[in-house]
Amino acid sequence: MKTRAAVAFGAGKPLEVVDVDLQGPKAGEVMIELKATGICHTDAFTLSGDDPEGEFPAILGHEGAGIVVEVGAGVTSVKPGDTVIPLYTPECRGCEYCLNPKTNLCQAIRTTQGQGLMPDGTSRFSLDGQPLKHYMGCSTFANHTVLPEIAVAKIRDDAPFDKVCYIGCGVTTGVGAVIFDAKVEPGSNVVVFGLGGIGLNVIQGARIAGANQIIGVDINPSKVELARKFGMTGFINPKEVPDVVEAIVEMTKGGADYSFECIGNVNTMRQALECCHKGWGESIIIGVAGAGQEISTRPFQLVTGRVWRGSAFGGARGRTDVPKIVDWYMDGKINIDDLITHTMPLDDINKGFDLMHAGESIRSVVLY
Ligand code: NAD
Ligand code: DAO
Ligand code: ZN
Repeated sequence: MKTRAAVAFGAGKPLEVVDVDLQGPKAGEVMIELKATGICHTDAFTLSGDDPEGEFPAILGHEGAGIVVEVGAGVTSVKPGDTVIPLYTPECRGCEYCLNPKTNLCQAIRTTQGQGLMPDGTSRFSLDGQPLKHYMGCSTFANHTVLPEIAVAKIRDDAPFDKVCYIGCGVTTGVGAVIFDAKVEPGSNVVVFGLGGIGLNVIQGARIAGANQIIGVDINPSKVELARKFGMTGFINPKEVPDVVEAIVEMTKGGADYSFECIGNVNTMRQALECCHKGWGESIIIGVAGAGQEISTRPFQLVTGRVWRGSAFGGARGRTDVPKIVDWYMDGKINIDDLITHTMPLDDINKGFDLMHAGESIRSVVLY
């Protein structure tokens, strides 16, 4: 069939919206009609050419919501008409990783997903007879896409596509990092570096977890108002203090119980570790640093009890946890509406990237 898609033909080039060919689902695969997709920094990172796994031409996008239109042989967990969210971190429930409660990084289709291909090593998308690469196993910048069944989370049918698409990445990454990975306890002091689309979700995760202080750190003071609405109790602008780490240690009377780096900057990653409380403070890296960059600290920081760790997709097991997070939204426990600052049709998708680069949006959502 034909479907409309925004194609990334090369690094640094704007996306081009064209009709592409899409093959139906093979055994174990599902075709989805996308209704909405968010535009995330990771799409921009790949489009920039900095992503070592970035392949072109490709159909980017990994933060979508839609409806199942067709299933391949053997698919049992979803059926045509189901409302679903694509998962860039699948959940096969059978691999060594899925069977280990310490991780959410299912490896069942990792190799082919990283190559921009379906598990059988081929692409379902093509243009003029030439294959187009899939992206993060999702390719949500297309009106229709095909995914492996293990990368499809069935959610409730009354969830609004234009909001819950954000649960496909940003919301789950931020809220999940607090709840599933850090397991922040009530009364904890939490510090959040970067008050963008991820950091604001960390803040609301910390609020839900019952944190005591929730301190935000950002060089852009325009983020403060929304961050306070989401639960931030204190703010530090690094440009206004002589030493960010000292300022945090003073404000928390000893250091953070948990800090979250939501920027992707190796210098703030170091600050996030070193502002942690001696003996028990844990720093969770969420931000993705540029290719080839390295983090550093004095090892004595770790010897004296601080813990450095990371979080991918909020530690969530997609098919199990994403439907629960949709319920939290529908029950009013988490706020997504205030984070969706712009919407646009697919034809205007490049405007969404421009708004992101200008720092004017939290999340732009393409509506199909
Ligand atoms: P964003 O650009 O919306 O937010 C970043 C914020 O950091 C901005 O408010 C900016 O003003 C602030 N900032 C920039 N430099 C700063 C500095 N030196 N000190 C203090 N504040 C600074 O980005 P986002 O969408 O929230 O994404 C954040 C990071 O999370 C990105 O690196 C993204 O790739 C990554 N990410 C990780 C995962 C994961 O699973 N680990 C998932 C999605 C996104
Ligand atoms: O299993 O090796 C692996 C890869 C897991 C991918 C996790 C991606 C998390 C960070 C990328 C940003 C997502 C938008
Ligand atoms: Zn698995």
